[in-house]
Amino acid sequence: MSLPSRSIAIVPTYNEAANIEPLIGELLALGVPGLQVLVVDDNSPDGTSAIVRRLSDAHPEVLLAQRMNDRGRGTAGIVGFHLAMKLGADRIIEMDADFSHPPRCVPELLRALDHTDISIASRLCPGARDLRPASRRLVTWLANLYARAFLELPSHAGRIRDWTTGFRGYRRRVFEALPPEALISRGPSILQELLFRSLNLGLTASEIPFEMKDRAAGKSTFSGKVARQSLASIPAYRALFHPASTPRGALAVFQLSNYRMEKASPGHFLLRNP
Ligand SMILES: Nc1nc2c(ncn2[C@@H]2O[C@H](COP(=O)(O)OP(=O)(O)O)[C@@H](O)[C@H]2O)c(=O)[nH]1
Ligand SMILES: [Mg+2]
Repeated sequence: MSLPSRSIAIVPTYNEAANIEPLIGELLALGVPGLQVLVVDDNSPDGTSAIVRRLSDAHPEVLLAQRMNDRGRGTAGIVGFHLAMKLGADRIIEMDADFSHPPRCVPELLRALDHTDISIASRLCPGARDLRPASRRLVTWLANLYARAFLELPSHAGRIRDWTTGFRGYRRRVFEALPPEALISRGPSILQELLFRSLNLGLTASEIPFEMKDRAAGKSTFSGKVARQSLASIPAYRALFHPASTPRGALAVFQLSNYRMEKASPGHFLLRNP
């Protein structure tokens, strides 16, 4: 088996000073040929970016994109995908900085891209384990029930069980078919948008079980606002990107939320919470 010549692992960070150095160390120690690590940091007040800058002086395969004015997990992902494409990546990993996504699974996600367009490290398929507190496991389970109710299409080949995991691999062709700039999400539900739109375009995805841990250090950015944003966005994806088959309930749920769809440019929408 040959590993890809050019792989980039994107790691969005906000206040991950306690995790980022050991995480990068473990990623580099994997010895994956041609693997680069791209940290997208939103000028974290805890100095995460200064640590990454120091590491990138010693290791040219460590890259930093520091955003000074923007905030958000969704747009950080968009910037990461955009830069990874510009840097010529064949295979792109996205993962959290907090060790909930074990670096040792990265080679397996990359290898799976030999036979699928999107490889998903899953908490919900046979063989997976989720070691987080019961409350977080319940949120994940309910979020997936909700996402699948709106986004799973009968035509989808195979069933994806974990729509909300942020630990995935993507072939370059995913972002050739779906340019990062065309993604409308501004929050973590970018993961569901990306998977739904890719499957609709005929791209394939498959799950690999993994063991999810709670974050090693620092604080989660998960909040009620993040959850509400996802609840409103998911039915909107179905209505926007597969209108012919949108269940009536999808539009009703969207209309009940405070969110509004705005046309940003021809064929390009944004979701806003006024
Ligand atoms: N660049 C950037 N990264 C973020 C932001 N919010 C969260 N992250 C990162 O996204 C990943 C997941 O966030 P986390 O707080 O662990 O959320 P949880 O896993 O849902 O509890 C972590 O690597 C965070 O550092 C943000 O506003 N900007
Ligand atoms: Mg986390």
